[in-house]
This record gives sequence, C-alpha cells and structure tokens, in this order.
Amino acid sequence: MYTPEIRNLIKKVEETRLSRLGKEFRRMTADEKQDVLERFHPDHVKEGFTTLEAGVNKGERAPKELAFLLQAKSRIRDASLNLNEFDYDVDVLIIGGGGAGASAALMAHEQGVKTLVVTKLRFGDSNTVMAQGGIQAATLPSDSPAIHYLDTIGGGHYTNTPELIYNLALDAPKVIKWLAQLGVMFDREHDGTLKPVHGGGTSRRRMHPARDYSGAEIMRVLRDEVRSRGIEVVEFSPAVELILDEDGKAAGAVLYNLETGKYLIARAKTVILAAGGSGRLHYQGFPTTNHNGATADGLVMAYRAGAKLKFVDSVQYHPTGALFPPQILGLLVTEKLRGMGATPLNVQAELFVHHLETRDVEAAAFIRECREKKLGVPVPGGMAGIWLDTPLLDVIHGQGTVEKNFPAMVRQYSRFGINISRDPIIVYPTIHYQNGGMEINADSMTGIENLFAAGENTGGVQGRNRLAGNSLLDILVFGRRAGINAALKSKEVKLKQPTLDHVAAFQRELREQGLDSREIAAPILLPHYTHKPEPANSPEHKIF
Ligand code: MEZ
Repeated sequence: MYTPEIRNLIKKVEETRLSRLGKEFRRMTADEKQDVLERFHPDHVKEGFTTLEAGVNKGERAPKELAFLLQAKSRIRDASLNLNEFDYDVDVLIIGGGGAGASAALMAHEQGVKTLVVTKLRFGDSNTVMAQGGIQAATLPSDSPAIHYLDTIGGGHYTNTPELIYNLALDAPKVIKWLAQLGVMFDREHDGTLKPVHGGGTSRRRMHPARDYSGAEIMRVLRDEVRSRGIEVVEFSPAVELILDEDGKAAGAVLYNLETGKYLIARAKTVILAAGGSGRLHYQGFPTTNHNGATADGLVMAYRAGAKLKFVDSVQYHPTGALFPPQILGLLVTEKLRGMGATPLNVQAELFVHHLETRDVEAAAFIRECREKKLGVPVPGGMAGIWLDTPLLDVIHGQGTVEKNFPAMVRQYSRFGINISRDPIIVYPTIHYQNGGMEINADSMTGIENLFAAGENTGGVQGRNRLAGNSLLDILVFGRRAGINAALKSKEVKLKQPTLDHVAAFQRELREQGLDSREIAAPILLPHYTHKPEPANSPEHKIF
C-alpha cells in the first residue's frame, strides 16, 4: 500500500503522462556515459574493492566480499577423507542444478555417458528461475547473429571475448528452436511467430519472453526433460572442493550432504562447474535479485584449484530493483517493462535518461539522479528511488497490456495493495549478475584439463556489462557445449590417483600471506545473514 505522501507524488506522474507520450530522453554520448559510470557506478567505488593477495589472480582487484571468500580457508581442512572410497563414480559430474547444469546434463547424456548432477538446494533452485524478461536470439528477418554480436560487444564495452560471443550469437536461434521443441511456451503473435521485445542496448527486438517468468518456464522444461530421461540428480549436496588427479586434471568433487552433514566423494572423468553467481554476497551493501544459493561457490572452488578468473571486479547492477515496499526490496522488476516502453522518471515526473541505455549506464544515471541531483522519490526509511511509469504501457499498447504481459509482476505488487497497471512503481539499482568468472574457451573448457564450466561462474562471454537476455542464452549455449565436450572428453580419460593437494597448497599460500587466521570457511553455501558481530575482516551485510 502506498503511503499518503507517495500517493501525493504520484499525482504529478499522472498529470504529465499524456504529455510525455511518444517522448524519449535523448541517448547519451560516449563521453557522457563514461562520465556517469566513473562517478556513479558501484564498480568505480574504490572502497568496495581490494587486491587479491593469493592465488592465480594475485595482484588483481576484486570486490572485498568476494576476495574474502576466495582467500578463506577450506571447509574440509580438518576433515579426514578417503578419496579412493567413492560414493559416486561417473563419466561426467555436473556441479549446479540451474539452466547451465540442466542443459549440460541433457547434452552429456545424449552422448551416452554416465552423467550425474549435484546441486546445493533443490534441482532448479537457481538464478535461472528468477529470470523474467527473456532470452536473446536473432530470429527476426531484420536481425542476424552478426548484429547480435555487435550489440553484445558494444554493450560489453568491447571487453567480451570475441570467440565466445561469436558462438553465443551464432548458436542463439538454434537454442530457441531447441527450447520450443522441448516445450517452452514463448510469447507469440496471433499467427504463431515469435514476439521478441527490445532490451537496453539492443538495436533489434531480440529478447524472447515467456510473459515475465521466462526463466521459470525454461527451467520447468529443462528439469522435466532431465527427470524424464532418467539422469541422476542429487539434491541438497553442494560440492565444496574439486578433486584433481596427480597430474592436476579435474577428477571429481567432495560433496557435503546438507541433511546428514557428511562428506561424500564423487569420482568423475570430467567435471562441469555450473554453480552460478555471487549476488548474495551483497557487494557494498546492495540488495539483490539473486536466489539464496548465489554465494560464489564455483569461483571459490575453481580458484583453489588454480583456474584463472576474469573480470571478477565487474558486477551488474540491474537498474530496476524494487525499492518499495520493503518486503520486496531488491527483487527484480523486469527490463521487459522498459523494453515495451515504460519510462523512468524523477520525483518531478521528468524524463532524465533514455529508458533503454545499457544497464550499467542506466543504473549509474539512477544513482546520480538520487544522490547528486537529489531528485529521487522518497520512500519511508530514508531512501529515494526512481519512478517506473508502468501504467504508460496500457496507454501505449492498449488496456490490459500490463496484465497480459506481466502477470507475475502484477501479482507480486498486488500482494501489497499496489496495482501496477494504474500506479507507477519505485525502483533503484540492485545486484543482478556477476559479469566475471572462470576463463573458458568456445568448447566451455577452463585452463584446468577435464574441467569445463558454463553460465554465471564463467567470465568473458558478457565482458564488463551484460545485455538483457544474454545470460539465459549464455547458460544454454555454453551449458550445451560443456555437456557435449565434457562427455566426448570423458571417453578418452584414464583416471589416475585423486588428490586434494591443491587445497593444501592453497592453504599454505594463505598461511604465508598471513591470511589463514580467518574463522569463516568457504564456500559459504548460504548467505551469512546474522546480527552477531562478524569476525575481523569479514564482509558485513548491511543493506544500503
Ligand atoms: O537477462 C536478464 O537479466 C533479464 C532479461 C532480466 C530482466 O530484466 O528481466
């Protein structure tokens, strides 16, 4: 329920709506973008970062909260484990039960190899199911993978790895076809053709939604497919350490059964890390759109095993996280709203940024409007945000548009007495995506032999800024590639003596750097929400 003060401010938005119809704020120049990013994007807040003192990325910048975990002690430091007595013995071990893990499992299984998925929570609990707006692919006659490539590399400030986005854009139409054949119900025109929408930084309509629950719809189908093909899935058993063989090649993982508290050994000829992102580390105290398991587990395990990370100092803040009501603070308000024409406004109901700038620029402009210009919309508790004029969509496209295209969002807000077809909503940037992660090649292979990776725990596909809809695509393109290539590779592998020597070696390095006195062990597996005082050097989790 909006407060009387907020209701009063809404009047200005309503009074000016028709005069704003068809108007857009001009696009920023390259210099203006650079300026707003440097002054207001959280990636440029020096105090949010530190320098890594151990591991392969030593000397590089990382968010403080992530650096703390990358350099924390191992959970199994004091456990006595017999690596030759295994609980699971498979060809391909997939760590992670989101979209990347599920699509990898389907492809690996199609190669006729023994495939196992292990997942921290329930199968499907992941950022994939939280994705709302859609998946990018050049499917319109006016579009092409080449244009998709150019938009993606432009949005990523030319930092994306070219061979990765070449394959991302090229595989995209094939992935949409595959998903549709499996049963994903994308939004379609009356004649059955696909109905993509715009996203920030796209020059063509390319984002394919399933209403505003695109990720849940995709995960529904992938999960059903994995189950119906009889692929083994072990839930509530996160991997906590990779196992390498005596030659330093990936050879399995140590799992931790969350119900029994016992460690389990999974031996595998090849391993795929698809363990997701790190939004639940709440960098710089920001809220997040991410699911509870997004605690950087994949990065932590891979880093100890010696995998090189790329762009770990680059985090995506989604411009439109819910700011009010506080019960849904930080939850995603999909970019599909802006893609269809909803515009951000300041407290004076003025346009102040083009509604489809790329996310980093849009988020930085929102922060500037609130912090420097003091033109944010005040909410109880002292914060200020930005209006997103959702009712404008019914004016532009006709009555019922919001209801039809955003059923999940309508429901989310109606629980708090807010009708988003009638009233604008108040948003502010929220942590959405980890741009960086393990380096991979176009076969989804990391620098560690027999270790493959896909999805949010990799870096390079998205560069330093991801476009909307390119992460659902990334998990499928590189999840599928990881599945196929890990399966093919597993057919050649002769397993050797498994070891955890790399964990011991990393502990030694931490000790030498004076970093081993910390109490927290990583991966932390679940966010560390607590009111108890934190040990020294630990990240705090104050929201804002
Ligand atoms: O790719 C995304 O992150 C996406 C489309 C999110 C959204 O705003 O819906």
